[in-house]
Amino acid sequence: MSDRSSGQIDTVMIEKRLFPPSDDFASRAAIGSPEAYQALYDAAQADPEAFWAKLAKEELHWFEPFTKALEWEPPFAKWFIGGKTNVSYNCLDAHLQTERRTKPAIVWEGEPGDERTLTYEQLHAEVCKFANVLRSLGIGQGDVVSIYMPMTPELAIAMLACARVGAVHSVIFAGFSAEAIADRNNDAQAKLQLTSDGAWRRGKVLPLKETVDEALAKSPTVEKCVVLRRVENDVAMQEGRDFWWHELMEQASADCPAEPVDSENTLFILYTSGSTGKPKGIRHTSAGYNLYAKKTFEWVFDYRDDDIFWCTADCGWITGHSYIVYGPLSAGATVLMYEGAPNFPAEDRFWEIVEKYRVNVLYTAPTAIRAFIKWGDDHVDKHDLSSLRLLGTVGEGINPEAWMWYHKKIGGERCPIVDTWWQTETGGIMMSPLPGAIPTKPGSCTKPLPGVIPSIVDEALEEVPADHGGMLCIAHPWPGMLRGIWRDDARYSEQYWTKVPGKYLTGDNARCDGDGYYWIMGRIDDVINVSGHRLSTIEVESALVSHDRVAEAAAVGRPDELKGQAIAVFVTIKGDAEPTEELRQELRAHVRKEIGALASPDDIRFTAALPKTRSGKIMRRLLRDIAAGKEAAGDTSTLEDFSVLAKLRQNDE
Ligand code: 7RM
Repeated sequence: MSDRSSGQIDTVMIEKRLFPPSDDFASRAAIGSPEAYQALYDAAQADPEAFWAKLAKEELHWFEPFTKALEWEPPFAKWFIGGKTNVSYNCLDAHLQTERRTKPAIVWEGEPGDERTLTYEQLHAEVCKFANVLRSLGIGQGDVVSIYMPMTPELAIAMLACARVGAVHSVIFAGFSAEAIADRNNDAQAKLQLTSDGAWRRGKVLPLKETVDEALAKSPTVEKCVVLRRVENDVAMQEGRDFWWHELMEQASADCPAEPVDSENTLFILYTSGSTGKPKGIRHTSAGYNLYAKKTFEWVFDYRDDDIFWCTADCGWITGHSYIVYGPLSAGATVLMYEGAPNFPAEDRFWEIVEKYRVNVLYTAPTAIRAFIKWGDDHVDKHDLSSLRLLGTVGEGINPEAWMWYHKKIGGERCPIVDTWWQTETGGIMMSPLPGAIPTKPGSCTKPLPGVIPSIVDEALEEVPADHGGMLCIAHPWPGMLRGIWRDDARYSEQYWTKVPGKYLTGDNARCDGDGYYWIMGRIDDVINVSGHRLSTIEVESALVSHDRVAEAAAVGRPDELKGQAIAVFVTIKGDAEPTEELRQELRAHVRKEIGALASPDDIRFTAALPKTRSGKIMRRLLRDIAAGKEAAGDTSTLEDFSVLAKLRQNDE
């Protein structure tokens, strides 16, 4: 146990299993040995600027070359100074003189089962046309375009068209409320809105245009609105403000050279919910972000030219930006894009898609994996998943037992798993195994990628020794890092660069073990403090999930007179059987056996569902309030399903 005064985090979980890649996988991988990884990592660490400058020259198209790799005036970084490039050029035009011209760029499946494939050449033509549409609506460099659209190829086309003319996109997940759209539009001062007549979700139509109409009534900066026809329902079109996508496209020319833009031209802003309520517009720029998304995609997914790569995220999240659109397309990959829910028409939809398109690489979230486990193996067993060669996860820590299920049931014990740790702010993956090089440990995101220099510090800002938890920081700028919070430099400095001077503060806790493997221990704000021992949420949760009746668990601290905090856990169980008092006792004993008496929960509450964000992260902040018997306070606009909160409160009474 650690020195309590320093604010280090105690660890109670010991995971010893190790899974090296098979010889077959490693021998075909671009980076196929620990030594090859280490050589790349060392080269980057020795001189990060030179490392990234060389890659930037090789990997991106430059209308004008940059003169300097990095200008670092903490906390403000600029990369590839003086250069001019265009992200849409790098994603599209760059492939047109190669064999990839006729290769599928996007293979799309709609929720009702409709299919479309766009080759690089076709995608390029669509993007050029829509870029001309944007221009005809008065959109140019620096203008903000708000995008509230379903997961259709047009969503990617819209993003790339903005990039082409140097405009800034702000994609808002098509599940947010009118209020949330208006907040974001006003903060961004968006000029144009893109939406659709509706979206398919579990066989029903979500009325996106109706929601947008309500939002635009409160978004005075938005002048015009373009509406994609997707579900063919009736929508009200406001004369002079609203235009049909297909009508504008009919008249648009497919000739639209990419606008050379400065390396540091804003490519997009993406809003994340701050814990205080007001959403933050995370700002990413062109060249550095593009390079980072491309290289991390190639490294982590061991990119091969004939792969079908499926990232199941929505383009409304950073994962969709970096690993559906910008990373894969600049690498010339074929991406699969799916519009709908994983359980429509049935719980085997994902496996049906994997089988049908012979998907090779699958990148999804722990929340989805836990749902699949809960839904039962029958849905998986019906399908041939032999095309898969690599699996990935992102979004939350993955409990080791969920990792094992993914490894066995989906990966057939043959596919490496890349547990990728990163954030909206980091632009791309920061820590992950390189699958041909790094043996994996279930629950660890393993090692930093080349050019990423992590540092774990305690409250005294001292680096902690191996196996001690502390605040995870990044010690050197990297090309994919956020450049700021939209129109709020003070908040940017305060949030990320003040508590630990000179280093980027991630907001997560982590520990690094004796083998140099990193273990993310959850958000700093979520630490549970029991009698002076600071415990990580994920370790308590993983101990619960290792019980065969538990599907999901969330651990939080609640005030306790004696211990400071007591541990309260919220548990969902597999199957339909009602939980009993006996099970509660059994779980308590199980956790005690797995990780010790100190981490054993005082309070176990069974629930049918946990409160989650729309991207599937457990909202422990709300559970903390409920465990303390308080009304859940703070921002709930990102909550996916409000009825879950109501039910949890009822259980409480
Ligand atoms: C990509 C994304 C970021 C936060 C991050 C962590 C958590 C993400 C992992 C993870 C453990 C992982 N961007 N997180 N990936 N925790 N292991 N592999 O999710 O901005 O939406 O969230 O998500 O807390 O800080 S995000």
